[in-house]
Amino acid sequence: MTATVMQASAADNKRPFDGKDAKLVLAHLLVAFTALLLGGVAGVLQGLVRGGMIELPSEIGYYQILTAHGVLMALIFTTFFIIGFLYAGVSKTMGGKLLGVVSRMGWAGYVLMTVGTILGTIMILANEATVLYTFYAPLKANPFFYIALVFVVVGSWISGYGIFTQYRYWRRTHKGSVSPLFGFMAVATMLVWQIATIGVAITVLFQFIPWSFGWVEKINIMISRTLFWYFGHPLVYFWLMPAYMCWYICIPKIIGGKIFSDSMARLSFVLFILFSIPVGFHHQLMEPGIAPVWKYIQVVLTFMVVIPSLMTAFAMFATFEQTGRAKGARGLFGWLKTLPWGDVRFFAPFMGMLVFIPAGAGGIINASNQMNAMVHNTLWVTGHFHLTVATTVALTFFGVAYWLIPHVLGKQLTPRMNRLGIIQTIIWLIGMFFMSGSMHTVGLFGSPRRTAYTTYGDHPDAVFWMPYHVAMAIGGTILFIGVILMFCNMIALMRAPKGDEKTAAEFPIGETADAAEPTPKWIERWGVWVGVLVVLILFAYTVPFGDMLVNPAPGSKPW
Ligand code: HAS
Ligand code: CU
Repeated sequence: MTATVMQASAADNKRPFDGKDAKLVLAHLLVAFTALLLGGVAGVLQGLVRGGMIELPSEIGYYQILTAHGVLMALIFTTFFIIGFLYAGVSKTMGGKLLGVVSRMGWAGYVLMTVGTILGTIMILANEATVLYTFYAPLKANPFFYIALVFVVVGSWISGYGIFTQYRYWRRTHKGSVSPLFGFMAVATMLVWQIATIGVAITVLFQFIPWSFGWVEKINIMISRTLFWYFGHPLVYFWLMPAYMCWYICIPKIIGGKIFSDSMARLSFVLFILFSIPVGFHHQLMEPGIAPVWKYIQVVLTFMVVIPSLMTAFAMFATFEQTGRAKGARGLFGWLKTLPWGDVRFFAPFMGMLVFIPAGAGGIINASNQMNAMVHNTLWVTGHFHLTVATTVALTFFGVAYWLIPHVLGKQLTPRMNRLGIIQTIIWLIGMFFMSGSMHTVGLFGSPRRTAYTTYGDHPDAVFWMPYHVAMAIGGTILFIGVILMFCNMIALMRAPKGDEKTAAEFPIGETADAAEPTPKWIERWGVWVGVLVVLILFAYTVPFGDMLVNPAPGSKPW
């Protein structure tokens, strides 16, 4: 059975955004960008420390600001931005406004997450939770840090239920139609999140809270690391999928083209559901206590999860080329010239795509067991995720903010703001070139990640690393300027002049090029996808997990 996809019309994109929903979206973006600013302060400080250029006052520790940086940037900025963005698109494409109950869920989620964020940040600033953003054992925080995590996770669950509720309502009232692409992708993203965070919930409730309160004396470190990475890998797709939503849905509209294929876009998200979770062991390849065969199986599944990204790369090239040719471009690369380089809504996410080519290649290197032995726990890995999440995803989110903020407020994206956006993007790219470039290089030479300033007793190898650490600090400082500019841009966007029907920023939702080839309805059989996912998770984890329970790794009390 097939059904026609509801096509977005130009009028829909321009239609003013619901005033009440706008508040919910902006509330999320405000917390997101505040976290970015505070996380940026921590980031530049730690870069300068590591480069040997400053010393922190004795009350502040390197690992403390490293924790603040990771938590605020990787966990808080992303989660708040994503939920704000998804609610905006869900409101826009599935009914024009949120149902009352959905809006209430959105606010409830927001309040819980914000309380959790404030509590968690206080704990980190009080040096009570210097456990890094990965927080697995044996590092131990104040119990209130784990309680803060519970608030954030439960809040995000409620926000997710809100999205599911709006989606269910839309489908009930549009029987026979395939849902809007944005709604479908929002549900897929939140589904990955719900299933992934079960790992955090279990480790926090059953391991960390009892242990940190002192109710139990010991903690099983392998279990805690495994549950963390069960969550930690899909976490990166929870960041990536909303960026892909911008690429698939918004970019075609911005460049004056069409979505290459609605079905293929949906299929790639289904593949993310299936393969993004049973792969956590690729973060544990160098760990004892997991039999090689299970590492091997999860690495195979890791290579499966590369496929939807390759499909996305294909779809993007196809959209660019089709659009360019429709505009009269000739030759193999003539279409490149027809792209709107001066439009920040395109430029920032596009630069994100471009960076994702080496970033993704780096990921494939990480996942290859023998090469992982070379790069694991070195600055190479830090370089990898500053390209993936801190460039590909971050630049895409920034690119979204330039139209999302003015759109929900009925304001304009003025040429001046557009120019500032382009400048911000370029600053980011330059900063990241130096920072991530030197991280990758010095990582290959063996310089470890997560290490405060040290000269290693002037060992010849370490002396050789030092200039790279300085280059990292210079890149980090340029990025910090980028963070400040982004924060100012966000405030300026909120204060932009009002627009009318013609001048107000639009919510760019593309039409599909393959509308004549209707999307198969089975693509929305969520029960089937979740069923297959559960089977894959049980297959990939049951035996090794059971092994860890029965045979905790010998000597597993290194602290
Ligand atoms: Fe990763 C570690 C493997 C993707 C984030 N990763 C990390 C950590 C983070 C992270 C945060 O296997 C560190 C965690 C920690 O603190 O310890 N990663 C992969 C693989 C992929 C991958 C196989 N990672 C990501 C994404 C992230 C992210 C996405 C965030 C958003 N990663 C690993 C492994 C480790 C790891 C190991 C552990 C390392 C260790 O030892 O600790 C893949 O999903 C990548 C697939 C991507 C591609 C690229 C497709 C390209 C596209 C762009 C097209 C461009 C166009 C424009 C169209 C194959 C889609 C072009 C236009 C022109 C004109 C040219
Ligand atoms: Cu991973």
